[in-house]
Amino acid sequence: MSTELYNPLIPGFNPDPSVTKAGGDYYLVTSTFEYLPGLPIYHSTDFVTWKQVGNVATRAEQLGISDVPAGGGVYAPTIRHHDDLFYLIVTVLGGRGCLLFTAIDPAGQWSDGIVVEGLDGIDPDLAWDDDGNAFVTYSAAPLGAQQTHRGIQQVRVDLTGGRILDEPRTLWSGTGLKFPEAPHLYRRGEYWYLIIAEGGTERGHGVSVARSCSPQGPFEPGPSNPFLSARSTDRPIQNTGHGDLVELPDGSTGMVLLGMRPRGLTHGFSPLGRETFATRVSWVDAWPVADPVTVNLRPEPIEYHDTFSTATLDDGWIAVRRRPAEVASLADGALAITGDGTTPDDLRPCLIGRRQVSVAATVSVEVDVTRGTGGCTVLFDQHHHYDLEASAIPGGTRVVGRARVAGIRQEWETILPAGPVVLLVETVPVTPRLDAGMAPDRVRLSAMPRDEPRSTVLVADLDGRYLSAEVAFPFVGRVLGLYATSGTVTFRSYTYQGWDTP
Ligand code: 6LW
Repeated sequence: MSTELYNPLIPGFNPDPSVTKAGGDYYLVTSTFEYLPGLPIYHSTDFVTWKQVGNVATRAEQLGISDVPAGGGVYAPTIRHHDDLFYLIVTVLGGRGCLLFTAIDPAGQWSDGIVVEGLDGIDPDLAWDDDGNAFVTYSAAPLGAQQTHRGIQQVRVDLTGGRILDEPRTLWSGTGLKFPEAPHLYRRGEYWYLIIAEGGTERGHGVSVARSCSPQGPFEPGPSNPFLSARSTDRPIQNTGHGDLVELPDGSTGMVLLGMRPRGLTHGFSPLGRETFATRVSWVDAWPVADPVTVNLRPEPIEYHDTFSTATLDDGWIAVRRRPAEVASLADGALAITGDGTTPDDLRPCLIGRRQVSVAATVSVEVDVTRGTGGCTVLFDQHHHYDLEASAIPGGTRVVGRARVAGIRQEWETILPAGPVVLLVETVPVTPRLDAGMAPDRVRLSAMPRDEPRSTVLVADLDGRYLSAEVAFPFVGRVLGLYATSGTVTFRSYTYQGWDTP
């Protein structure tokens, strides 16, 4: 039976997917930039049901991202299984550099990571030839002192010492579109295939291929590059690129890749950022031919409910430039976050959150602000977020809705009776119409006294385009978070209910 490909395969902020097959198990990893834990590992045995089983970077020292700017940090990883060991190679921009991690079990624990000294680029790939040579192929992007893109390069690396064994060689670097990146190298039959992304991660994104009899080239370009792209089409999934090939359970070839689901009139804004999708690849004259990436939504409801009654937070919680456990603690069926004067505007806010994983989403949170100030946020990055913040005032609770967009701030306020409140964040997709403007969705911030749900107050109803990849830093995606600015704020539950539309 042919393997069903649900799309998105892994919804929400999950860009730059890389996947490996080990026996009957698939492990997939995505980029995380400034978030910790970093590099989530998703597992599947049938390519249909995917579950996060851990993270590669559970310890802050593995990455060194405590000060990276938005858009820095953990870039595109490659995961591979070789000689009974799992390898993950990744560049941490502004952090430790190019890192190689290993694990016996991808669910963890992963090694501390060794630095591949002198590897000057992003998107490293790892492949071995029959003689045991390990090739790292990467995008020599203009970083640091380098002003020009040097294309796709390759070195042999001693994986135990992290030493580069020879001078970087430039390989085939695409058809001339901008930003050749995301190389992956595979052996299939008599050929080595080099697939790369080119055209940039925005609407021009695509995947191109070349082949050779040797992993070191010379490479012969494919007959119709880019062999996958949604550029200039009206397909609902755009920006498709950054692919990694894998054998599907039915024995055919699949490709995981990143894409976006822009909504709204003409321009299009993508609230969830870059998500993971999959498509089928067939082989014609020993060249890969990719199917267009189509939407195929899962039938089941998208739900998550946390009553904070476990001893530790599950793997899906993330925090900004520090670990969730540094910011939040669990006790007596509640989550406590103690503020330190920072806000979601800051580099290291006292904030934990989860990815928005459906176009329509409702998060409701019961919060007690008797001892502090804090609430919920819809966070794209530190410069783009909408907050719903509560604090105790004599005889009541003050609730502030706040929009923060590229240095501009606006606030709305309402007063509720004293006592626990429920904060509600809803993202409501907008049907594109001229009179709806360009909004992909509305972000509605509401609050109610816990014991009087009928007294719900709509604090702010905001255009969601400002929290999208086209407006904010394009590499990340929306995170629905909880935070405190001062004192200790207690959260008693976090309920996510979502449903998806193309
Ligand atoms: C990544 C590059 C890209 O390193 O965006 O879409 C960069 N592709 O390959 C950040 O995710």
